[in-house]
Amino acid sequence: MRTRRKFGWLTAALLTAGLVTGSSAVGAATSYVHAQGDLVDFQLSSYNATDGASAELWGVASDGSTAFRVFFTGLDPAAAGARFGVHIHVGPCVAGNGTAAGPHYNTGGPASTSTEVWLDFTVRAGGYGYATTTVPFVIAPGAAQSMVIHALPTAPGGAAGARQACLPVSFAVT
Ligand SMILES: [Cu+2]
Repeated sequence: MRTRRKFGWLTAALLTAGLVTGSSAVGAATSYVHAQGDLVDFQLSSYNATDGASAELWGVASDGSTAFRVFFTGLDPAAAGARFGVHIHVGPCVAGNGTAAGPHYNTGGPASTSTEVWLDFTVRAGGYGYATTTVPFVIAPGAAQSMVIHALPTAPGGAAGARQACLPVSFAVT
């Protein structure tokens, strides 16, 4: 009984935290996002290190900022050491059509790690990779639909080379 009551407290605290986020200045913005699956290939006729890979992404919003974590598996181990640019984009993942993912999600300022979600990662021996970032904003439901993996690291200004692959991400009210 005692343990149950403690658990009840924890649940109540978590729910309260969620409500606080939901009723803050960011309004109806999502408080939590999770996406997992095989990457959608943008370059169907050519091979790259993301072919056959998968990813799992988490984003947790709190007090107007969002902490993102992403983990990649199934990357080509032969590409170990390569670094790829990754961003949240506004459009959907469409196989063979990187353009459909549209531009980066951007809060309105010059492209940077504080106006966009950048999750560049390095391919590790064994074919995995990971990245984290915390941004000073919360993405509203429906305002972004994808995480795009590029062929090059993100340069100042946001360019990162060809679009290689994509993970569908549903920013929805939770
Ligand atoms: Cu991008």
